[in-house]
Parts: sequence; structure tokens; C-alpha cells
Amino acid sequence: MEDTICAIATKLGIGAISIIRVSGEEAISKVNPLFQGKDLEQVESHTIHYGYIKKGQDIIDEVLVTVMKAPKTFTREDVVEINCHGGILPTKKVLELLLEQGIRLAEPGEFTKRAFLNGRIDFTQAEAVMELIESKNATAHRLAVSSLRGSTSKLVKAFREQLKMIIASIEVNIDYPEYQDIEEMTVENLSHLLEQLESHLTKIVENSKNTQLLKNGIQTVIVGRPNVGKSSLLNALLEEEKAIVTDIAGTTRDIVEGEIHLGDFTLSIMDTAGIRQTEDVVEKIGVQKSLQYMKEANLVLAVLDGSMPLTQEDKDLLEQFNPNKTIVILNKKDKGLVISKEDLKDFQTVPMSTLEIEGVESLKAQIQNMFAQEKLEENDTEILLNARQVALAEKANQLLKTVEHSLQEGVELDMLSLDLKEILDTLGMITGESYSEEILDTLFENFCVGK
Ligand SMILES: Nc1nc2c(ncn2[C@@H]2O[C@H](COP(=O)(O)OP(=O)(O)OP(=O)(O)O)[C@@H](O)[C@H]2O)c(=O)[nH]1
Ligand SMILES: [Mg+2]
Repeated sequence: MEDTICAIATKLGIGAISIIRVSGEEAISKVNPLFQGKDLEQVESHTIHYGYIKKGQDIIDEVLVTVMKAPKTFTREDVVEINCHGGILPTKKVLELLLEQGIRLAEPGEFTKRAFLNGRIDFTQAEAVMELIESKNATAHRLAVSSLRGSTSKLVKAFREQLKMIIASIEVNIDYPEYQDIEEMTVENLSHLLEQLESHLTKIVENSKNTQLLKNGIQTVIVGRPNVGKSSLLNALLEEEKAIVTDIAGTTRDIVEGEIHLGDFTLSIMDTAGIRQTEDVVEKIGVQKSLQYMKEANLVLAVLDGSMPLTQEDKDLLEQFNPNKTIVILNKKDKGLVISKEDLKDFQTVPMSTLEIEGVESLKAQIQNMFAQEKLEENDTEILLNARQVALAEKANQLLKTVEHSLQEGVELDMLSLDLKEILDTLGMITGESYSEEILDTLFENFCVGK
């Protein structure tokens, strides 16, 4: 028997209500003596009751208590939820009383862990709950809801079913070669089936990575020579004076970060130190960081001082940019632009004045355009939700390739069935159909207390 656990499920602070959740076999019997109101052991399941939580004769709080009996609860155990007034003190006092009753304080994610262990949800749905809570934009929210409703589980299960069929027919061929009515698994057959699986999985991984980008935020860096207006651009985008702006070249040395939401997308923007040859030790480190972040970014906003002809330094810098993920900003338009689009053939350009806040909207529109393609390709039901799931799918795909290779090399089919089982297990770790204690612990320890 699992012990009974409790935790504050709402954020601890001043609010209208806070909820304390209790789950386990003794949930009802241990809350009941603290409650002045109906006898909770006698009430129907899924009912709510008005009363008081008392410590001896002292009233701690006026509450509503929800009683939900197993198995139709989140944890599939008996669950009691106490709705207190939302103050730190009454909430903590109620919790203390529960602990005094011998109910254990839940670990982070323990309610959800029980929901998993009791077969109520799988890993992907548990992760979807967290993604839903943490979702920062419309895409993240939509995908989390879809996954919570089981789209990711279904996807992975369908894949595993196909693999199981393949493994079964290999094993039947090996164990009962005399069975005529079962189609023989030939090398061609198997190779064809594996190819299909591999190309489908590759598509899912690609789709998922694209949506990860939309969901987690497009890593954006602002780069350029000193004094061209990079920090001014960051401030214009964020609509706040976050980075220091001066006319001294080399003002920004450390990375300054901010985030903006553009409809379905979130941009995580970094303003960096101006790139130039310098002997200043601190500035040099800044420049190195700028170059490094530029390589890792999903989107580079390359700022030029458009009122001055392109310098050799500008040209050298532009050489390093990938036109597919770069937008060149011709800044200081208010002083008159001397650089033209033709000077920058390969690149998308936006004329701007960050001083007079001109061109910001057209920059935003271009960014949205640039990533709209990814949005179109996304297919909500064929998506893995996070980096953990994607990494496992990639591993499974790698193993599939190895099996295909072995097949070509003439390895015996029964040897392959072992490898195929490993793929099955790898995919099973996405949903939790196969898992180790270690995975279980690391997965749920990132959850909040009370979830
Ligand atoms: N006329 C004009 N001046 C601008 C514009 N944008 C920025 N400036 C000025 O250019 C100077 C440098 O601006 P910053 O935003 O600090 O430039 P930066 O690229 O971040 O410079 P570093 O951090 O030194 O690399 C400041 O004096 C700004 O006021 C613009 O659109 N027009
Ligand atoms: Mg700056």
C-alpha cells in the first residue's frame, strides 16, 4: 500500500483561495477528524462540503472540502482537496495539521507520478501537464492540450504496434518455419517495412524540432559593429530601456537578454557586444561571446549603420552569416541611407531608425514570415512534445538505420529481432511503457510540489 500524501497545490501567497491536496488510502479518514461539518466518511464520492478545519477547539479556517473516491480521481486513489482562504498562514496551518495526522508531505510531482504508476496517464501526458502549465505562447498551449488528450501516446503506440508485428512475424518464421499460412518475412519485406518506419520517424522528429523552436522561443541574436544601434534595436523591440545606449563605441560588453511574443512565436533576444578587433580584455571576451551566440542562434539580426558606406569589417562580418536565418537591419535611416538593398543581394533587409522607432513593425512582420513556413509544416497530431521525447525518437531512428544496415550485410533475422526489441524499448521510454526507476525519478522531480 502506498502511504497517504499531501501538499499545497496552489501558489503559496495571498490569493482568493488555496488548495491543499491529499491522496491515498487514508485521505478521507485522516482529514475527517479535523473537519467540522458532515462526516466525510459517509458522504458520496465527488461531492463538496462546507465547514471548518479545527485544531482542538480552535478554528483554523472556514473551508470547502472536496471528497473524490478512487478510482475516478487524478491519482486513482482517494483524494481530498481542502479549499482554504488564500492566505499564507491559514494554508500553512492546515498543512501542518495534516502532517500531524501522520500524512506525509508529497515530493515534487508525486501526485502525477502516482497517476502514472496507477495507469491513469502515461509519461507524455504527465509531461503535457507541465508543458501546459508553463506554456508561453499559443503554439505551446495548443500542443500541450493535444498531447494531454493523448495524441503523442497514440502516435508512439501505433509505431510500437507496427514494430511488434514485425518482430512477431520474424519470430514465427523462426519458430514455426512449417507454417505456410503466415507470410514469410523476407529480407526485402523487412527492409521495405523498416524503411517506411524510418522515414515516418524522421518526419516526426523534424516536425517536432520545428515546433520546439516555435514553442520554446526562437533564439535571436543582435550582432554588428560597435555603435550601429544594436542596443537601441533591443530596446525598441522590447519597448523598454533595458540595454544601455551611448554614443561610445563598445558600450555593451555583456549579453543583455529580453523576450517578446509575436502571435504564435516567442523571440528570446540577446543584445551582444559590438564585433571589432580590440585589445581591451573585457571587450574581447564580449566579442568572442557574440560570435559564439551568433553560430548557435535560430535568427540573426545583423545591424548595419545604413548612413555609412559598407566597411570592409561589415563585409567580413556578412560573410559569416547564413542568409536563411539572417535579417540585415539598415539602421539610422533618419540620417539618410547610403547602403542599398543591392549591396546585400543575398539578404533580407529592413530599413529602420531605432532612434525614431521606425521600421519595428515591418521587422516583426518579416520575422513572422520567415518562421511561418515552419508553422505550416507542423501537424499537431504527429508531434513529440519535448527534447526528451525527441532524443529518444532520434535514438530509435539511429537503431533502425543500424538494423537496416545489418540486414544488407546478411545478418540472421533472429539476431535482428533482438535489435528491434531494443528499438521497441527505446520508443517505450517516451510513453513509459518501458522505464527504469531512474527515468521515473528524474522525470517527476522537475514537477512542482502539489502537482
Ligand atoms: N541617428 C540615429 N542614431 C541612432 C540610431 N540608433 C542608434 N543611434 C545612436 O547610435 C549610438 C549607439 O547606439 P547603441 O544602441 O548603443 O549602439 P550599439 O550597437 O549597441 O553599440 P555598442 O554596444 O557599443 O556595440 C547612440 O548614440 C544612439 O543614440 C538611429 O536610428 N538613428
Ligand atoms: Mg550596445
